[in-house]
Amino acid sequence: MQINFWNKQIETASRDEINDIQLRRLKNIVKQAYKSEFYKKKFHKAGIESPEDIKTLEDIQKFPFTTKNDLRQNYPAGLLASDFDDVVRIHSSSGTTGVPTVIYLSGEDMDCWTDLVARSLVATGCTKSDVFQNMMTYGLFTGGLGLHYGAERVGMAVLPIGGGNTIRQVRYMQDFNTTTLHITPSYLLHIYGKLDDFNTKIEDLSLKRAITGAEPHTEQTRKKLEELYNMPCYNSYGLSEMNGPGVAFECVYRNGMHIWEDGFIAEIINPETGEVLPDGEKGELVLTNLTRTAMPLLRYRTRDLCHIYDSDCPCGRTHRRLSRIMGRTDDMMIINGVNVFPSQIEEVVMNIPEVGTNYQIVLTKKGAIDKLIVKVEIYSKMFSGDASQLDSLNRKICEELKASIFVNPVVQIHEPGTLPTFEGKAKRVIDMREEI
Ligand code: ADP
Ligand code: K
Repeated sequence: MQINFWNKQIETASRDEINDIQLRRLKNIVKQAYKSEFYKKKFHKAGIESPEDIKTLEDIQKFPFTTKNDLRQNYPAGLLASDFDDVVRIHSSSGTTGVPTVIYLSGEDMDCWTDLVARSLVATGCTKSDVFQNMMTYGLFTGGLGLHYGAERVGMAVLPIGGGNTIRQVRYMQDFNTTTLHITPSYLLHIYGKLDDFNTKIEDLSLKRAITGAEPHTEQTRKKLEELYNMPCYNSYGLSEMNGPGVAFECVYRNGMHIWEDGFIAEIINPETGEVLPDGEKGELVLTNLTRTAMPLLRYRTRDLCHIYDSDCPCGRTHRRLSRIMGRTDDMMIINGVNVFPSQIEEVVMNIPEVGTNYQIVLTKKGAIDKLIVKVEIYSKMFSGDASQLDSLNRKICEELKASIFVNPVVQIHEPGTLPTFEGKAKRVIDMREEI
């Protein structure tokens, strides 16, 4: 397998070298954070008198966590740590779970971010010969612009097309021989169902890979996409609070996402107790941005549930890897007292070959009883149109779901192309229990 590096020295640095970089940068960033009103107060309250209190990497545990609520309460500029004149970019999160939060970047911060994204793209095999169709939303959302600058830095030919307008997307893929897509997994699933309508076959396209991210998706969904499109799909993780994409990225081996540890310190905690967990244990990811000077964020609670692998990767990169995100702490549904993550449902339905490219989860209430409705689209190529086949498929999905989530669902099978589709982040769970 061909393995390319953007910065081989850093990407393959020894653990001691990575620790040295992290400690040096942590000291700097703590010093910088003290310049913001927010952290000065927060550190004081936690009894940390000076940035000099940091002697080892473990000392990071003396610092309190920063939460999304902290960002909201200090909207819009309470966490700004540098002169406003140094700010060259303002981004905000997409606000999936409430009031958006704001992030400030200086020119230097932009440069660091862009470099990490370039490194990430090269890790998936991208080169300057590639054509990069960026199908993520441009604007305040970091997904579009974040990858854009990194791809240009690699020297790829970038098509800043943004999300939506599927017919134009497919046409541009053909006209410009696009090799690399950047897209949400749900939109990539959706497009597949449209190719027939446009008389386009995968073989007519020059696609070599897709970079998929911005929303939780399971290994089953990745497998389905890779089979449908006959190309690898690389998982990309980031969040606006840590700049955006380019925090952790898969290499050509696609066995977890290398966390760029010269840029971030990653910890996994027990979300209930805050206790730091060892590698391999599942919990909430906490990230410290080591280089962002305009708005440092220390020990930020991402609410994303995952674990860290420390095993060696055959690509030679030494930066530890992040598992697939299994859900967010605030994603969890409680259905008649049973905890269920949407990803558990996705895992089951996407693994069933007769199920097509879309699904939806609806929660309602009848009296005191919660009802879980799982709607799936059928995959037309696997289906003969026979009613008894539908019945047995329905039973099969019910049984497999029941076995996995311990809740009895109602399964509804829909025709291809009839469930709501998404051009950006998908919203698949409709909880109507409170409204009833
Ligand atoms: P918002 O919190 O408003 O959605 P962002 O646009 O910054 O804000 O989205 C970041 C979040 O998106 C992450 O915290 C994570 O929950 C999700 N996310 C991003 N990339 C991935 C990925 N590859 N897999 C799963 N979830 C992801
Ligand atoms: K080029």
